Amino acid sequence: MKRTLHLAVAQTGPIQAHHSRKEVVARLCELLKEAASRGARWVVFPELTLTTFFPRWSMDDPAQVRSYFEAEMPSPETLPLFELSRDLQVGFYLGYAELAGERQFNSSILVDGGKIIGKYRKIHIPGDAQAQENYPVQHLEKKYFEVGDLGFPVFDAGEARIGMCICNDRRWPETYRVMGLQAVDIVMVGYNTPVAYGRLGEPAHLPALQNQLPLKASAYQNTCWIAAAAKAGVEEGIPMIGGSCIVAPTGEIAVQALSEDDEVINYVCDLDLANGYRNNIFNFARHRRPEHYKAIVERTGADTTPL
Ligand code: CDT
Repeated sequence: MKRTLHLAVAQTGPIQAHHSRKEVVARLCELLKEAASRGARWVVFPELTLTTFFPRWSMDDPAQVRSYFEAEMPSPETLPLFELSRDLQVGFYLGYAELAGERQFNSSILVDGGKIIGKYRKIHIPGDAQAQENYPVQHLEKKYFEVGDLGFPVFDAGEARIGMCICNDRRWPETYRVMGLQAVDIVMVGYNTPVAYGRLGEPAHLPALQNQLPLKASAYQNTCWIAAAAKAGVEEGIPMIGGSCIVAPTGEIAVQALSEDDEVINYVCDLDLANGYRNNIFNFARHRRPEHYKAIVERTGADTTPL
């Protein structure tokens, strides 16, 4: 019998600074109910879902910064989402700012049956630690988040092996390969991607293309499904890309969000679709040549010494 998993992605529209956790969680509960009504078993929410994307601002008041972080999970405000997920038997991925003692991480969790069954802390932290002159859009994740210390674990979620990454991680091939080497079935990823990065000044069509490019290539090259959830729309005056999607191991987009608002997309994923590739062109055990890949783990930047 085919191994299938009914997956949903819950894109959200903008979350403004004045939106309370309670209001946001109520929106997430509605999205989870919608996913459940369509028969979904898992739902993927965006990165830093519970608040506005605060790293666009340079803040030095510790109390103000901490107001965007969660010191406990679930908290009284987020508990309704955990309870609903338990009652409807729909697991979820949720991105949030994690305060772990004094340490600050950009994190995501996998929740099933009302319990946290997996945690990931973002590794590829983009942007700057200080506001940059002449940037129309700041991106100060390095000011607020440490590099994650949990690696890229893959979790046994019963019907599937699920891994996680967060936003900028999705652009890096190493992210997926480490999970591919753990025979991941589904990679879940949430993102907040401004249309204009500030320093690049790119043509407007590129951010959407460069979102899809690594998702498609990585699903194909690592024989897995990828479920990607955007926080979209104009948030605090900054336009963010949407384009939430579910990508098949063929490299095709199975389903994609059309709006830049709260929207559920869903797809019944055939987890065995990967097998054709795993047993053939991407049979890692037969064809990979790690003895020739040493530079990947021994070097960080490119070696530019003249040849
Ligand atoms: N949130 C996040 O990681 N956003 C980045 C864009 C900013 S890069 C300065 C991304 O990769 O989408």
